[in-house]
Amino acid sequence: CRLTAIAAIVLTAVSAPLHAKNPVFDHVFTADPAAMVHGDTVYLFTGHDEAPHNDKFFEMHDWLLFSSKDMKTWQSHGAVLKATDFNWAKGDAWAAHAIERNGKFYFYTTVRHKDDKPGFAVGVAVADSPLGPYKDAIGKALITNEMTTQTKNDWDDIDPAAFIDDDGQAYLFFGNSVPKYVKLKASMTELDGEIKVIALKDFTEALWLHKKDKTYYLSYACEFPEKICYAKSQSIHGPWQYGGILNEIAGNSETNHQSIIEFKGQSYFIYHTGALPPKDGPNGEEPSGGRFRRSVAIDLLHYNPDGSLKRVLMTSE
Ligand code: FUB
Repeated sequence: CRLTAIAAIVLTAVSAPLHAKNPVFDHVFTADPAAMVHGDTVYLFTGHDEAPHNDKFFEMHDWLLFSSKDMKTWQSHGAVLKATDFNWAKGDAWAAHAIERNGKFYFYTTVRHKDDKPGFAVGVAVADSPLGPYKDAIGKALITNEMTTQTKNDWDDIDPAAFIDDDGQAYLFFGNSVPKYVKLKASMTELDGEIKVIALKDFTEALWLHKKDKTYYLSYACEFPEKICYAKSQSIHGPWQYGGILNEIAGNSETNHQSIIEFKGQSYFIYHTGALPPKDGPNGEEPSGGRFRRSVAIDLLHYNPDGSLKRVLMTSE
């Protein structure tokens, strides 16, 4: 009703700002944020950009972990896993995602397979604590490029994002160029049925599924350079109704990659930018962020009364 709508708008307008600076971490380059809420803590897994200034591609070997109880002060837990901890992989620790089931923590990753032919692959590691130690759960790739190739890219099968629905059914969403999803068995380490293709407008990569009330939201990097777009559905199987652009091109980075979480009653949009400014080094100014030297940023996410998402504008604090 009209009164509820007005109340929602007023509440949105007065909700507290996030008092943390953006980019969040300035001692290390962080990318592809994957946030997991567990108890009273947010565990933020990130990729780790290590490319030299002005390099031409990603250099990523491991995944970092940070945690916070208030989304303002963060504790660093260092690298929790590296790509070569999967003994069938040779590197490229690209986007990952962690989820808890029955007291175990499953960490789905993108890595490059040792054998060049299958290209990228999805691995799964498991731990008894969100902080790890994480170990390869099955000793082989969960998804290989050969199982999925829809285009000529060998990175067709990247960027896994897991989701457990209210009925206990788990899913893995993933893909570049062609968005896909597959059911997972209760073990969380075996696929359950065929990989299905999703119809999404302007899709590039970085799928993330979240559910608010009874609505499913599928957000993703769209176009290139990437913005974040989203679609909504009343069923996890679609059809997906395009909702528009959620976040514009991220600073100085060609890619963007998002997490959406609800924590202590507030929704957060966590993404990356190339916007880390230069800082003073021992020999003068050290080079800044960029497309292969990205940094995680966090802003508040707000819903409109009709369930659509308000566009997120990067704030500096
Ligand atoms: O970080 C490497 C790749 O860049 C990720 O897998 C994509 O989502 C993009 O952010």
